[in-house]
Amino acid sequence: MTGHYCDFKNTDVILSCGSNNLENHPVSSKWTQRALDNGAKWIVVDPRFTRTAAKADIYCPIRSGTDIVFYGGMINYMIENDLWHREFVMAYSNMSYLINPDFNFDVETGLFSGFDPEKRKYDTTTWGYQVESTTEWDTSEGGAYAWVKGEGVPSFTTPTVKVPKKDETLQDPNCVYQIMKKHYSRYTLDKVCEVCGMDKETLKEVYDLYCSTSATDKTGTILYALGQTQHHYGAQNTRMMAMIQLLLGNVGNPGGGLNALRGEPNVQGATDMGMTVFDLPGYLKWPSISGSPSLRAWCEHETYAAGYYTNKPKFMVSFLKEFFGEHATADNDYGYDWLPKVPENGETFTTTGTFELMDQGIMKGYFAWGQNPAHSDANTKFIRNAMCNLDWLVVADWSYTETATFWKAPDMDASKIDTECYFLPAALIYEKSGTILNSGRWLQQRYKAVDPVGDAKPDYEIADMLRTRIVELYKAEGGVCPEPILNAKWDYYINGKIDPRPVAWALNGYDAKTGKLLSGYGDLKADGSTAIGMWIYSGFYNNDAEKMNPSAQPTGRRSHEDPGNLGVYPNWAFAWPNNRRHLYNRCSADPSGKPWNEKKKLVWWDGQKWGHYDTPDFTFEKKDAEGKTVPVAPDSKAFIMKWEGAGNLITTGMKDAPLPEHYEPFESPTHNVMNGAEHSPMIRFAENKSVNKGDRSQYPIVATTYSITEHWQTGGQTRACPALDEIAPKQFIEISPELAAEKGIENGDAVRVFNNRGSVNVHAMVTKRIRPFTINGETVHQIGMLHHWGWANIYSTGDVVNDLTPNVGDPNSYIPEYKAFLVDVEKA
Ligand SMILES: Nc1nc2c(c(=O)[nH]1)N[C@H]1C(S)=C(S)[C@@H](COP(=O)(O)OP(=O)(O)OC[C@H]3O[C@@H](n4cnc5c(=O)[nH]c(N)nc54)[C@H](O)[C@@H]3O)O[C@H]1N2
Ligand SMILES: Nc1nc2c(c(=O)[nH]1)N[C@H]1C(S)=C(S)[C@@H](COP(=O)(O)OP(=O)(O)OC[C@H]3O[C@@H](n4cnc5c(=O)[nH]c(N)nc54)[C@H](O)[C@@H]3O)O[C@H]1N2
Ligand SMILES: [Mo]
Repeated sequence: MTGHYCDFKNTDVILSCGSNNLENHPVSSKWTQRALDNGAKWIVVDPRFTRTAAKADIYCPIRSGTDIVFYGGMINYMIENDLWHREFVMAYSNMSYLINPDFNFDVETGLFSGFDPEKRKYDTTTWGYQVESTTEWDTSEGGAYAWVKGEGVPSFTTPTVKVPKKDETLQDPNCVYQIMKKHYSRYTLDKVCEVCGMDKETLKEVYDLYCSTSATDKTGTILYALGQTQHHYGAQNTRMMAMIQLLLGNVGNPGGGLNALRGEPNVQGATDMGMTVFDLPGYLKWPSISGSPSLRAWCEHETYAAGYYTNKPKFMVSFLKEFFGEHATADNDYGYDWLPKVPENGETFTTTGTFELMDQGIMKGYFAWGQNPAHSDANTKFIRNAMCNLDWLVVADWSYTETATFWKAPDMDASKIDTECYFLPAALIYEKSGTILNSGRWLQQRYKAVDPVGDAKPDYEIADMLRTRIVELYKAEGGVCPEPILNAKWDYYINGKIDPRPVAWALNGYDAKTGKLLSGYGDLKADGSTAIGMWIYSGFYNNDAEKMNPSAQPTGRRSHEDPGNLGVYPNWAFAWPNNRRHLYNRCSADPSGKPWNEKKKLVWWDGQKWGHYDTPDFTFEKKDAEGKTVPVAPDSKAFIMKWEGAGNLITTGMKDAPLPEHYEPFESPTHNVMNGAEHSPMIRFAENKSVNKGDRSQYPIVATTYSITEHWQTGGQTRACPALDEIAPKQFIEISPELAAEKGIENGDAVRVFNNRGSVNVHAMVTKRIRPFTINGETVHQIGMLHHWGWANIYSTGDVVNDLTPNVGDPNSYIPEYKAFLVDVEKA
């Protein structure tokens, strides 16, 4: 999320697209309601008429999996009718930059330039800029990069800064504007309606209303979540929305931004911690065999030529210093070689890939820790069968989940399964203390309310017991590659007991000699003198005098003060990075530093210095030669995490496309009329036998899955609660009266939903909330399915809907396609 919930009140137009926030994030409604009270308008784009849609001014149905067409049409519409925010876009984006003349998109094949069909990978060179000139880092004494030559800093060849060529007149056929204009000229109003199944008048109304936010005194916010992300081009969906916000000038200012209403408490924290194969904590890259086999290679591969990521060696060395403590020295590259390296086939170790390894008998043991993959992952019938090949399984959870009891599924024969299963009871959130992050990136302190019941333990205690035993075993018996285990630092104890506070000190960062907490990540060094677990959190727990007291830390703050009255609340908890509530807030003012809208100002240049209500997201002051703090006059570098300092409309940063392009879902009810590829050429895992693709001649109905307020995800936490089961006792599908009539199904009937992967029995809710679409001239039916039920639990049980979903993935995030696949339905 670039903003936060309280900021919704500042918006003029809300576009909920792929998020049902009133249902799944009820607290957000407090702030969206304030916007409505101030006269804001609300648009909902969703295949179903949801509880959120019921509050909207315009409801616009969309066939699942076609959002890029909807947004591509919006870009075409705003270019044709000159509705984009020209001054903003020219100042803060790469709109005028010239792209490599060999850039190409071939409509016949649906491929961009650079595709290698054998490796199924893009070489992104032709997506990059033409170069005007180059400069080198000044590493001489007193130079901006003098730190590179410091003692203890790993040696690496510094990057060359390439200054991109531009054409401010936007006439050059290779400039981003011309390429984008041409690319989306195919996305006409009629095409959008044909592919997405919406009606043209409604669509035009939506475009007009949302594009009205390009006015300098207006902002629009996009609320999104799983409706956008759970597709094999989910990352491109997300990028598309970022482009729209950039074009309309809705980035960095109050009431704007791109806002992912996030999921599990604590999914934002989990993402930050680097829970995926390719990430270290704080979005640094895991070392890989091919790209960064040594610390020198990592620094050369990862360090940006310009912008804030020129500091990456400081983040990495300080991270290693925390990871390996006294064992990390300049001489041994701070223990870099002890970190495992991601192999060429790293995708194999993503969640989806893991179950293939289990199926092949390669992966023999599995830890499910606060996760219920036998229910929540795609193609669960395959998953539970793959789990039968495990020698051992450990589940650490609150309740006996489907994963803990995979051998008890109705279609399993327990007598044939040899897996040894262990269950470790985990303490509830109320039974332990620590911090938790919300969608707005705020770290907030949570206090323990009661002791855990029975043998249940906080996760950090379980982790500590496990780590202690493993180290004892290594010490006693030796073993393969002991150094990473034995040299890893683990000193998170107070009075001999594992405690979240020393973990907080490590995450915040400290002086490696004195242990004094750092004030923020600006203090980090690349010479081994600082240590940090999580550079982006630095500053969240920095009150060194009150180290033992979380409520005296920024995370414990609870002040209602709100200078500017924009809901910034700078002294309520701590937002990463650097207590910044709005990412890219430099964009809330024009290039000269004058706020676009005086009533919605976050930062402003008063002619002498910067004033601000939020922590500025740019270099607004610096130390002069005498060490005095002096203001830095305005420039246009508003995106300091990008080397070019500008928001990217065309990018080399994605694996599957420089510009979002429509591809059909893996299982689609129609053919792709936008280009010659059916699904994305970069889809992942589609070749695995387990996927068992079905086609529209067998299964003509589109299905999507989603949540309701009364239950939580796989239901382990809510189906054990009788009151909730009473309100929402059974799994149902939403089905239109038209499809129900065709299939002879009445409201409340038991029905069977099936495809090549599975078959589930549920109940039918016949409702006008879901309606048939006309797609490319033909009627296409869609159904909606809840996904909270399973065989485990004591009260409310049901079939697992993920028996139907395809285990194919996005090449950037590897998320499966839960939101659009094919099924058929019959009366059970
Ligand atoms: N009570 C409750 N709250 C929850 C959860 C819960 O289970 N219960 N889950 C939490 C978690 S982990 C998460 S991640 C969030 C999820 O929050 P949301 O993303 O809001 O959750 P969903 O209901 O899965 O999907 C949102 C909407 O996307 C629509 N949709 C489906 N396909 C498409 C499409 O292709 N395009 C568009 N535009 N829309 C589509 C669906 O009809 C649905 O209304 O909620 C969190 N909050
Ligand atoms: N078809 C379909 N499938 C989906 C989705 C969808 O929209 N459609 N949504 C996807 C999304 S967004 C998500 S986030 C996943 C969720 O997938 P999971 O994370 O597998 O599902 P949860 O039910 O949230 O499981 C979390 C488990 O953690 C346990 N737990 C809670 N707190 C703690 C704790 O402090 N410690 C420990 N050790 N355990 C704890 C809970 O009891 C629960 O069993 O599902 C995904 N699957
Ligand atoms: Mo989620």
